[in-house]
Amino acid sequence: MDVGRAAAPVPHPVFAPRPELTRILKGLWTCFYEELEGGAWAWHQDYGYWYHNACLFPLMASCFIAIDPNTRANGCMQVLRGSHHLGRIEHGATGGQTGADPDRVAQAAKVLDHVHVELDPGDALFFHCNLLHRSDANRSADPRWSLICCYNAARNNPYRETGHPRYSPIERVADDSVLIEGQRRFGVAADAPPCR
Ligand SMILES: O=C(O)CCC(=O)C(=O)O
Repeated sequence: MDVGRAAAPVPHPVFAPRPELTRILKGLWTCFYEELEGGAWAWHQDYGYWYHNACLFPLMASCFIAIDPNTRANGCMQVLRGSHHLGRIEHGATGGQTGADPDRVAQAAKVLDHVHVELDPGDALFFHCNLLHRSDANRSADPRWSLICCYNAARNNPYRETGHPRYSPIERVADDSVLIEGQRRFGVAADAPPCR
């Protein structure tokens, strides 16, 4: 499919009260266009955003799971090692995105290791919500799909309604439930050998 050269999307004003939707849409845009177009991210902390979703404590983290190989060539994520100890940095508009104060980032970069997080498919990077991270545009022919799961402490619900997800208890199920549900949904006979 020729997706051509798309301009970075400008979120429609209808999404203004729902910053997390804008974030999801930007993520989707990144997925679809990363291969040909880029999808660079400015230095930021995820808590730079979540702070504004009324989450009082930075008791939040993410797990970045590589679907494709993540290399320098396809714009893998970069982090400043240990930058979560800086606490929350002010975020503002930078290059069409919301990014961490460039002056602070430049100072931090003088004293912290700058790590390119190259990953094999299935590798996962767990990171604190105040870790400074960015990624380059993917100008290679190789896609860089990933799955990012974000976590918040159950006791850290937003203190006012912002549209940010709230804690809802998860029902614990047997280990093979995912497999059985997958077989049910995709019409595989229950007694078929499990796909491994
Ligand atoms: O996909 C990437 O490389 C970065 C994503 C990211 O920075 C984020 O979701 O906060």
